[in-house]
Amino acid sequence: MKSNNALGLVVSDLHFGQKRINETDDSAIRFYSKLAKEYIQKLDAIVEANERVHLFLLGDILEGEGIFPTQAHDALAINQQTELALSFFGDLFDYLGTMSHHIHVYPIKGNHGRVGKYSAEETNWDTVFYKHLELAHTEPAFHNVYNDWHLCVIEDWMFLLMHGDCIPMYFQIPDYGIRTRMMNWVSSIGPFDAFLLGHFHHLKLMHYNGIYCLLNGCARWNDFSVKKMGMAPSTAQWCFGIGPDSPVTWTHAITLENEHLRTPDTGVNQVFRGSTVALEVSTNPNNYYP
Ligand SMILES: [Mn+2]
Repeated sequence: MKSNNALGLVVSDLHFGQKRINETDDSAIRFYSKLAKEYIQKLDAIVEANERVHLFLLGDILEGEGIFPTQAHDALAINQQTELALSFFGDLFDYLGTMSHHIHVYPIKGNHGRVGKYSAEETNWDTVFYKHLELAHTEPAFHNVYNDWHLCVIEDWMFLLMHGDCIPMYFQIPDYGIRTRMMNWVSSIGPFDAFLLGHFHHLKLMHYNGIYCLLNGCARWNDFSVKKMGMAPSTAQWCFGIGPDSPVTWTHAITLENEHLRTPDTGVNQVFRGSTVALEVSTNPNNYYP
């Protein structure tokens, strides 16, 4: 049981409405309709009451449409994507409301919400969805900056929030790009104590020069990263504690889909206390780069 002054939830790359090759609409809808229950059950099993909850929405919440050829054949319509995502967050807000009356939401747009190369940079389905979500719920406080990144104070710590699509990969591996950008941004747009990002669909916890980096996973297995990088996606989302002594006091990965993983439901669970890193549960080899 993880009880803290504040709970951090990283939610990104859920890609509501994305279909696998040859998957029917009904099958995809069934998966996304069950996602809230799956997520909330697993979250509820590890957290206790928290005074404050910080929900970091780091983009690619909707699958979007038209950002790569053939995408229209592999996605539900935008209105269905929006309905499924609204239902997910409605259930999540209801659940979080039973835990805390101080819920803060930090929305950042992803690359999948882009509408087209001739549209304004701000024209993005994630942005539209976040506004929709904010209007539908009066209880959580939305901190929407309509920017590609958000540098903000969370529980007296500086956090940098970003989707991550502007970070280059080297040899199809994101680690080096993330580390160098993170170190550069500390001095160019920082300083910050923690960096949260998504985009790469790979779960990883890093700690460089005293700064924590939580790289978030996705919701659902597909073969995109297998073909592109040879790596299975991490179908898991970070949750973590934020305390007075550290911006990241513990972490837990909430696994959302197990069917393609060799080792079911271990996820990656690590405990970080101060600068001491202890491995709590063995890591899933599919979830990590070497
Ligand atoms: Mn994504």
